[in-house]
Amino acid sequence: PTQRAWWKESTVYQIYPASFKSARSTVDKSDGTIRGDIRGIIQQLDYLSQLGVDIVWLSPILQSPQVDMGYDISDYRAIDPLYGTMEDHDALVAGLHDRGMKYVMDLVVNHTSDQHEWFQASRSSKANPYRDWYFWRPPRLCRKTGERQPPNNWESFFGGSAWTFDDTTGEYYLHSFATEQPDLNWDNPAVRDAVHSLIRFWLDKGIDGFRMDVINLISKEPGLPDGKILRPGFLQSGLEHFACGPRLHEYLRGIGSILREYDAFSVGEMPGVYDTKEILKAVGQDRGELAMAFQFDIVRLDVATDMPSKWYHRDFDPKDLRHVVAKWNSFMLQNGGWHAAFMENHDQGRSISRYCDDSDRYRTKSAKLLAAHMGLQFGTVFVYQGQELAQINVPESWEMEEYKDIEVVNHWKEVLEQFPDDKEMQEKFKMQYRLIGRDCARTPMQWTPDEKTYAGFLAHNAPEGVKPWMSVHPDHNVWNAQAQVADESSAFHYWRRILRLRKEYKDVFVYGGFEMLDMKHPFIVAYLRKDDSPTTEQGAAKKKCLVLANFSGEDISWSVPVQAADILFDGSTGLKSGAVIPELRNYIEDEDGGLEV
Ligand code: ISL
Repeated sequence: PTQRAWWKESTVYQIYPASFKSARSTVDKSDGTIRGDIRGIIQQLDYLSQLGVDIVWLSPILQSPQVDMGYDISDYRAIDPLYGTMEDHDALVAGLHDRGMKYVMDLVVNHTSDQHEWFQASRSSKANPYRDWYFWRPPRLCRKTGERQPPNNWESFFGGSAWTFDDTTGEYYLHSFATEQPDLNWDNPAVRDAVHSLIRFWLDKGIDGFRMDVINLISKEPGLPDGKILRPGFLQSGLEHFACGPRLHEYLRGIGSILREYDAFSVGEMPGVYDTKEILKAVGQDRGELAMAFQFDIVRLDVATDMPSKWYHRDFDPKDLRHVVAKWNSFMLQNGGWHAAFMENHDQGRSISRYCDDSDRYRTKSAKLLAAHMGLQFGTVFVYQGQELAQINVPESWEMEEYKDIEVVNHWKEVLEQFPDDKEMQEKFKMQYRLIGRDCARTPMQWTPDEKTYAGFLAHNAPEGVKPWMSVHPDHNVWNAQAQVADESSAFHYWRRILRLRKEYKDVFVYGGFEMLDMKHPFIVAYLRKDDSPTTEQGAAKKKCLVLANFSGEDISWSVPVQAADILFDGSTGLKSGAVIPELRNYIEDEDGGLEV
């Protein structure tokens, strides 16, 4: 049986601080713009409380040169002044705790910034005690030309070789991401000690856990062998040697034992692994490693997996969604693992634009459909800022200057080099950025219809003429939190009710069973959640919930394969009306006593 835990009964809300809300109006000297900050988040704690989330996870706010939006940390114990101060941070944690919510920090320890003092020391000489904290290797020399080449063929997630040559000592260093994000060498016990110590530092300060960035990349295969060249999809060459490497679980147990001391939350991000058994090794309830992990099947539903990069969109097919949801929900439930249910984060296009219809007519319906579909699954539900407001991808009118993300910027450079005169090809890739570029999720939160403050993102007293770091979506005049909080029929309130249902019926939604229905239907994705706990009263009816999503865009007829009395939302069961979501009661009894939707 599933063991009970507070984090299983919680919903997580992810904040991307740069794009949430600004209160301090700190101007980023590098480009004269304003980012969201910690004080801005503090101003919106009641909003989060009203939505009904339990845990708030912040993307990185630690000191960073911001090459990759803070996923390049140069001091793990200092708050980046762009986001505020340690006092602001402590006030945020206290404010959350006062409202019964928890705080989760982004732990980025596969790599540091190249500005981190560890790397500065490491690069300074081959004899420096920090040398072995990173991966340094001499060049390979081309047999024919004698030219210098990287030590192996591993590729960076952001394009090009995963190695950069450093003149200081004439060697290459490894970086799975940007050149400015050198990978830490976890095989060195001093690195592990340093990470353990910073984990304790934050837990001792009272935070409640961590989201661990690319945590399955921390163990590299010794000898760093060449990967199979040109792997399809957006799987980097070499990935088989650095995703889920030989000592991963030993390292995760090291972290897990500290987290258990504090009863802390953990979710690991695990790109490049599509095997449920592989992820179960990290999240099985008897493993002592992580509580749950983000799998990547769910973010590839509309991405061709047999192309050389991620920039090849394919049409979304609800059958693939059904397959992925069934795969992860059922496997984790049956095998004592836990699941992180998500569809959006700061690295993904918005789900309504990708999987549904973001036209005005269908936008709210789409948001509600996805909320019910995702929000009632097995596992811990993650809501990404703006998802509850039905925010959508960047507008078609965006020109390349609007994009800020290093992944898009790097790729666009490659496109211009490869196809300098081919406008058609260039347009094709621009279309991809609009669909699945990471910037799609990074436009500022839309709080109000106000133009002057860029949808309420800037403070009223922000300096004249200064803009947010990223353009605000022009649709904020209609689509904003102020309007949705005031309207009971909005996406916001629908999400709120879904999250409340999870809480009210824990035996169904948190600890209950999961069964995918109708495996063949082209448009309906339907599943059943049910209370599986041992019956105490004889003959007492067990609650069930049928969750039905029609992705067709039209009314269709579908026979419900369960009895009316079994359905949680049937008014006749006498459930409190507060629990009933009107939209979920859209069924009628047919002549045979079955239900038709
Ligand atoms: O977004 C991706 C590709 O388009 C992913 O491959 C992403 O790079 C991968 O999931 C790792 O993401 C995490 O680590 C990165 C950082 O840029 C992302 O924002 C973070 O979520 C490096 O730290």
